Amino acid sequence: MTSNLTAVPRHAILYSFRRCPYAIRARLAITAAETVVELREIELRNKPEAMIAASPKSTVPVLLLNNGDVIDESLDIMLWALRHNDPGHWLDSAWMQDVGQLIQCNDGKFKYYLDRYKYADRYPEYPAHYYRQQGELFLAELESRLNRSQYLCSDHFALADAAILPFIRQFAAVDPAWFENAPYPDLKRWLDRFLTSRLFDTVMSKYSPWKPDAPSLFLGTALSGQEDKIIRGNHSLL
Ligand SMILES: N[C@@H](CCC(=O)N[C@@H](CS)C(=O)NCC(=O)O)C(=O)O
Repeated sequence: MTSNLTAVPRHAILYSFRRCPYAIRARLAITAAETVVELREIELRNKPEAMIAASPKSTVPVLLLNNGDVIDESLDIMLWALRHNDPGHWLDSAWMQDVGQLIQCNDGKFKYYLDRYKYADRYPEYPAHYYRQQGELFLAELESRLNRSQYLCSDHFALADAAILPFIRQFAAVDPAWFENAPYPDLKRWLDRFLTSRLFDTVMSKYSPWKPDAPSLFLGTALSGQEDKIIRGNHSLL
C-alpha cells in the first residue's frame, strides 16, 4: 500500500514538446491558470516509456494528474487548467459554441492543409500554393473576425486565440516572405502581438529532454507585475 502511495506524484506532470502547437496551447492555458505543473520536455523520436505507459496513443501533450488520471487531448488540458482558475477570463464568452466550432475548423480542415503546405514535397498531388490557398480560407475567416474585434471570439485574449494562434504561427513560418505581403493586416497584428508577448516568451522557454533522474522543472508560475496583462486582457500590453 505504501509503495502505491509513493508512486503517485504530488503535482501534475505535463509531457510536452516545445514546438508542437498542441503542446503550446496547453502550456499557454496552464500558465494563464497559474497552475504549477512539472514540465517534461520530450523528443518525438524518443518518447519516454513513462509517457507511453500513461497514454499509449503517445501524442503530446499528455497531462498526468496527481490522482493518476490522464488527459491526453490538448483542448481538454486547456479546459482542465482554466476550470480550476481563470484569472484572465479565457472561458468567458457569450459565444462558447462559436469558440468550439472555430477551434474545430482549426484542428480539422485548417490543420490538414497546414501539414500539406508545410510538407508539400510529401504530398505531390498538388503544388504547395494549392495547399496554401486552401489554408487561406481559414485565414480569411479569422481576418474578418479580427476586422471587427481585436480578438477572435471576445473583446479580450481568450480560449480561441490561445488555441488557434500556435497553428497560425506555423502557417506564417512556412514562407515568411509570402506571409509578410499577404492581405491579412489584422491577422498579422494579432499574431505579432502574441509572438512578442511575455506569455508566449514564457511558454517557449527551452529545456533539455527530460530524463528519469533529472531534477524537476516547473511550468505555470505566475507572471509578475505588468507582465501578466496579456493574460488579464489588458490591451495596452498586447
Ligand atoms: N489531438 C491531439 C493531437 C496532438 C498531436 O498530434 N501532437 C503531435 C505533435 S505536434 C504528436 O505528438 N505526434 C506524434 C508523433 O509525432 O509521434 C491533441 O490535441 O493533443
